[in-house]
Amino acid sequence: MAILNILVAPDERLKQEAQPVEKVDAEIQKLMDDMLDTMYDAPGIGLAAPQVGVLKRVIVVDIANTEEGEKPNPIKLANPEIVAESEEFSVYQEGCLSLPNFFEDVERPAKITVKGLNEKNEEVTFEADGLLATCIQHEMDHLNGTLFVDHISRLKRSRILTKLTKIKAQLAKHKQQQL
Ligand code: GNR
Ligand code: NI
Repeated sequence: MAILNILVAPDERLKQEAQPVEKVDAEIQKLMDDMLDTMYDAPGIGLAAPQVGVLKRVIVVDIANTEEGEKPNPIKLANPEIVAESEEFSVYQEGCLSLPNFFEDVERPAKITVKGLNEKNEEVTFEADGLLATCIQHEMDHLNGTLFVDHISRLKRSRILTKLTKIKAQLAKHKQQQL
């Protein structure tokens, strides 16, 4: 159990392609559990390993609304692949823990079939739609160095990244004054 530091864009590590996992062993299981702790703490509905500085193809997702009494439903996946997607698209207003406090509409396939390795290193295949489909695609983008701002206009993207650069510079200055 550990809460990891979440990288905020712009950061080169968020633009790298993550490497496949050879096997879901104890080390990857611990990574998955630490990522879930970090995601619930944030809070968020998904997290990809590159967001915590680990360039491995590992994602976790839980879209259950526990504040509404739903029981947690964590999904842990290594080497996720989309093996089928609907022709129909849907639009969600997306957020990202690596782009804190920014939200924009993104269009993605409404329904997907996902294949990957679960926490027991078993191959699993399942269908997802609605918010779950959006979230899994958002997490898989992170494994390829893509953020949701890469799906919106260049103007909106540069405004968001400029603001985050300034916020990060301010934070760094503040921390230095505390030393
Ligand atoms: O917490 C998150 N919410 C969210 C909302 C709409 C679409 C995608 C997401 S994922 C995001 C957490 C995150 O940054 N995952 O990478
Ligand atoms: Ni994200």
